[in-house]
Amino acid sequence: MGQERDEPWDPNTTYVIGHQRPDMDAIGAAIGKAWLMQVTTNENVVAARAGQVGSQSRFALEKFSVQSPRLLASVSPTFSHVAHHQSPVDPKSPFTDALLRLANGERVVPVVKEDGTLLGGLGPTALARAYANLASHLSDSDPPSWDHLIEALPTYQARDHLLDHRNALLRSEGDDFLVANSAGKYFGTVTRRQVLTPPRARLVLVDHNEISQAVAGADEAEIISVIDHHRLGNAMTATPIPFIVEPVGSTCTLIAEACLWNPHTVPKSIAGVMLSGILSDTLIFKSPTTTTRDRAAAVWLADNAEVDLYKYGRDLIDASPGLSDRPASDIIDADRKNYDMASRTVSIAQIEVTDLNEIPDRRADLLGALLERLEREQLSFICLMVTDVITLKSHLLCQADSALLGQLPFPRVADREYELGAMVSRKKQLVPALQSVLEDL
Ligand SMILES: [Mn+2]
Repeated sequence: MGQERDEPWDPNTTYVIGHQRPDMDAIGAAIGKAWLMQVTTNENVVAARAGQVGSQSRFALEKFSVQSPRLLASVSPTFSHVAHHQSPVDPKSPFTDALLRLANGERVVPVVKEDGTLLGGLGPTALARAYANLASHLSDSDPPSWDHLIEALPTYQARDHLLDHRNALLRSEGDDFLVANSAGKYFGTVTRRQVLTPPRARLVLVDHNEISQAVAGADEAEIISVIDHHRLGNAMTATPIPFIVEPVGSTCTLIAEACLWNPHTVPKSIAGVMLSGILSDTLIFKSPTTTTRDRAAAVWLADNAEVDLYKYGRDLIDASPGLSDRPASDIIDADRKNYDMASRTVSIAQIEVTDLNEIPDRRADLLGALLERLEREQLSFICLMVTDVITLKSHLLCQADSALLGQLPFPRVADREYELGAMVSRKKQLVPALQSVLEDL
């Protein structure tokens, strides 16, 4: 599965990335679309993910020997993205070295010890002071020390987000800043202008189009295109982009259809993970979101991946961990999405089980974890949709104020637990139902 890397994103790479808390469809779509772009464009394209790989995805990636997409914790520009490595001067070197560089037009010269420790910088004031200093030392035989001329210029951490320091930086007097790494060693210099015009991460969003569900910092990124099958959210772009949102059962269906018209043969492994996305999102075609296009794409992909569609589908669904043996926080956060509904923030988690009778044992525990998130994230409503993939029925555990709970149009079966009947789709069935409750409130 590889080590979790924490390198900054690269401005020259296009990242294909699914929503936060990625599910199988988000992972499969990122891998499939990145492959398609790699073979059809000259761009440097990489599949990425905005969170941990779930157990279904891990199962599919191992089954088809595909590397997990690269983890991107944030795509917000940092100082490392704008700093440039200007060669520093050693405090023990002759002062004339630094003076010459200032005289040649460098705005600031970083002063760095041999071991990389950043001491500060020399700017135009140092040049002026040096003249005064020089005059008073004309009769000395020792070369004058110039430590006292080093200025403590504002210094930022390479990994710090520009946005977090922008206001402070705009208020500061100088135009030049120093950048250090987390160990306090010299990294580079940066000007005010560079901070104001950082490079933007290039993103292709798959399996989501709402910025509230996207990787942190997506609002500062350049969205190159969107391929999705959810309701339209609040995505705004400066220029027109390819924006494909179609009501099919899985984003992987849309990408598989694009592959079908492409002359390059889809590798077996890529076909396998895209097939997994379709089977997972449609619950092997049992979800009401399923269309004939999903079935056709899945049959084609299963053929390419050389697996039996239904047998593999059952193995994949079985890889879902269910309610037992996991902390409540893991169950709730594994597949949770936030929605803006009638100016309120609503959070909906979903878990697939093979028996709804698992709920009573965990009810108190899960409701506690839901309440904690409701308060911490200042949500109006949070719920966990527990879906039985055998009987295709769901229950809903929720936390909200009692006025809102009283408006829910579902039969109550226990404290804060409601029966949703033959509802299995969050986006097609539950989201519209909750939306109308909140709008009528
Ligand atoms: Mn999906």
